Amino acid sequence: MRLTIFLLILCVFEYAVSVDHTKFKTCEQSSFCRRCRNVKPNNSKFALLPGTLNIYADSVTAELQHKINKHVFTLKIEALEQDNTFRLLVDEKTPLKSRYRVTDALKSAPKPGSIKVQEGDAEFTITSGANKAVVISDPFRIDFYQNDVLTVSVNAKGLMTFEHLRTKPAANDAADEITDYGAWEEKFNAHHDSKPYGPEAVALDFSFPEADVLFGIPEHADTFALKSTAGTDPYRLYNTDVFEYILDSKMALYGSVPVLYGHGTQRTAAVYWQNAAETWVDIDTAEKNVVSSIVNFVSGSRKTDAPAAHFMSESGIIDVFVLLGPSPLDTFKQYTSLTGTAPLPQMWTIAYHQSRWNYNNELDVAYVSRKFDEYDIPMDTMWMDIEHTDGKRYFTWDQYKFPNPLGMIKNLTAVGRHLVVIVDPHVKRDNHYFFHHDCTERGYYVKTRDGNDYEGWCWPGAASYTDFFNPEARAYYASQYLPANYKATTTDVMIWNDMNEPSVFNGPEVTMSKDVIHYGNWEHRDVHNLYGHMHALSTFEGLMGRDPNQRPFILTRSHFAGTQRYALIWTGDNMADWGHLQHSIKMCLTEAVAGFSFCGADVGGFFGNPNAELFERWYQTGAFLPFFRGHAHLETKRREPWVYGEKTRLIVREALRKRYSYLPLWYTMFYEHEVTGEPIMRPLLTHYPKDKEAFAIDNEFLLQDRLLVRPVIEQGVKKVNVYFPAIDDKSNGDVWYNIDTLKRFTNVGYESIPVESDTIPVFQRGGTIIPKKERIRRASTLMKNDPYTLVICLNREGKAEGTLYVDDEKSFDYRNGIHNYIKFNFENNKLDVNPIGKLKYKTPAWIERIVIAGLERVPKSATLIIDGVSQELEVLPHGEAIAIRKPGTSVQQIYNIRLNY
Ligand code: NBV
Repeated sequence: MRLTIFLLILCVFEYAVSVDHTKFKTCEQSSFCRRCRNVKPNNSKFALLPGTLNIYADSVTAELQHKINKHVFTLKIEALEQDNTFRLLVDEKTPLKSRYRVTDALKSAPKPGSIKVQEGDAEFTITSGANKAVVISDPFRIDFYQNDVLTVSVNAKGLMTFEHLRTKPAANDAADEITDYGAWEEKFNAHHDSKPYGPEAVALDFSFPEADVLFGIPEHADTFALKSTAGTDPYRLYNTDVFEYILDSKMALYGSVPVLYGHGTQRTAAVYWQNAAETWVDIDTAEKNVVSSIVNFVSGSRKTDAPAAHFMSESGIIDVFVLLGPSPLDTFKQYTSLTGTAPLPQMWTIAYHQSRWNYNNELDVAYVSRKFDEYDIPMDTMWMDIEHTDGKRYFTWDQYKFPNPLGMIKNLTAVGRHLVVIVDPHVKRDNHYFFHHDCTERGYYVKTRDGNDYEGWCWPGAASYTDFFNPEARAYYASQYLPANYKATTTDVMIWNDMNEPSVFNGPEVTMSKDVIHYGNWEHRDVHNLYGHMHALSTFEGLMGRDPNQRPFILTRSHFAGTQRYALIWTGDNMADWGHLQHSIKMCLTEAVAGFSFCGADVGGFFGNPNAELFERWYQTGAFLPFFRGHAHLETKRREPWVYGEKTRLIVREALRKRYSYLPLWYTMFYEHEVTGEPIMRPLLTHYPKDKEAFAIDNEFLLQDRLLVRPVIEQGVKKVNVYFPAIDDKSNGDVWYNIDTLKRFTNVGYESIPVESDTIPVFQRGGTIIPKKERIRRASTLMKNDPYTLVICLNREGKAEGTLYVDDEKSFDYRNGIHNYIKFNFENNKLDVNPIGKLKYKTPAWIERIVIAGLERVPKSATLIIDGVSQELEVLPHGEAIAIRKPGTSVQQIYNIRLNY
């Protein structure tokens, strides 16, 4: 026992000081990255084999050959039924063993659509609608055209790699072309990777001739616009638990989403590199030097200086989706049509969450909940971190600290609040622990090469790891969420999956050895970036099994493409400093375009103690990010909103109340996200694609095209520079209204906005109608039937439109049409309210106020007309706008309101 504690302390210590870069590989320290990066450009070894082209109604196949070693590969190209999307697959023709194909990321198998193929001498052309793929034989290259514009080029730089599986050559075999010393076994620090299958890397380059900026490939603590990797390491995608991660870094973090976008003033395109092995991505930003641009322009030649990305993965196959846009939203939607969207969450999950590692006991939870009420601060959810368990045995409770969890849950439920508990994937190796006993007996753990249960160190000490790739293990794990199994929980308790990269304190790079074995005999090497995804999927299956008509809420740290269908994410263990606050926006923006609209960061910063100013500013920022949770490390000082004294308490309260007032908008946006696949949080370029100045801006963002948010994220400032973007390449812009004062802004460019400690610079776009609720209660669940306010901000033509989505805020009934989806249109001084589809959800909620900003003159009164019956309404001045008092209309009514002059 003493030895166990000693070893655990040692491991945690090693983990705790692992901030330093020496714990994580550089590209140079990774054999496959070294090999792929050493490939010289403009000398591709790959060519199509003549006479191997097969043309089918919905695809073509051909064989590719490595010109030196003569190894043969199969190439398959499909144009998908969905808009402007191609798929490209390359595998070995006769591999020594099958190579891993990712099957769990896509929401369903994409359907190939019909194509036309035209053969030339040294190339062939696949046409699908307005798109073309010109496949050039030697050297192998594919040029993708959208409407006759070259949009994405594959292997234009000739950096393709496909290392075929081979038997291990005898030492010093001169015939072996791969001479890198790490090709057949690799050492890193004290860790040994046995690499029984030797070199098996795949790599490919993608050029975006039309792009000015590249973005995507989360998760990195870096700017939204990707930076050149010349002279630095490539961006790394390898799900990793990095202690105290640093900023402006290309180091890997907890999640990996291999989708990368190229955007220019004329069009947007993307590639989704579907590979779950360790991946590095080199970025060439092609900083356009003026001379070469002029030469290209004058000669009309192909741009040779196009921004490009070079994806390099350790194993697997080449499986790439090329998304041809052409607009930013088209491209984002093409990606989510493949990998899915976040399902509409329950209303309370988009309200405020109060967490810390840890709330000590039941009394503590009751105290915190009561204090929120005492200070009249809204809060919906309390979180239980790992200390709530019996010795880090998940699915159990510490019976001393939490003797009556059901009572505690009921106390929260009674005031409209919820509880979220943590369930990590490591399992304490304790024979008396039922979960470990069952997994051992039934063979549900990840295995070592020699067939034993893999063992590592994590919070519980010696731990094994459930193999979520095994469907039986997944079903077993999922069944643990049934109330009959998970003692003292209710179906209202939701789940947090942490440490699922997976984090292994004593493993190489704080994770699992690559040569351990998963279900299906796949090496961890092949599936590493999918482990957390499979964990989240299993939890999702568990919650669906527990209560099929309640929308699950699962927070996961590790993620891959498609995880958004099951869980939301947060940016992990950030720090209480201004840089991390700023990065919460950059990181969530990148996640949003990679499918994760439901994203947030630990408000206040996980490590360290924020001062009052940082704490206030963080709440103000968090109030406008999709996931809003205060969280803190075990060793930090308590930091509930009241501990900093009255001034801070009131500022934080105000920020929280503002969040709650916008919940109807958030809810509507989440519904529309599920249905359309368009992100909620958006970079400015989404709606201002021609404004180059806006491309790299990542300290402000849009919520749909309705709000522009530029929180104060700098210390001690008295003003912030807000950028109002241009809608074209000239200087025409939208009209914007400050949401507090309704003051109008009509210029394009930077505007200096004075700020006080309680200011959150947020602007509503002229042309939009936003639903709000202004009676703030202690929890969102208690506001369900409260009346709405509509805020109409007019554009230059005096028009505006918007939507409101309403349902039971909890169940899946909405998928059977039990909801109200309402469209508002304002034009010619008249508001029209019409349903989209049927109004099927019964609710007493009504409209209590309509605010209109941007009118040229103040109307005398307003007339409401329902079913041909008119009624006069009172119009009052409202700051720089007007308010129509008490229309009293139900959200289930069809009507219009006319302004009278
Ligand atoms: O479970 C403890 C913490 C958790 O509070 C945090 O949010 C996670 O990101 N967890 C990581 C483990 C240890 C962190 C040092």
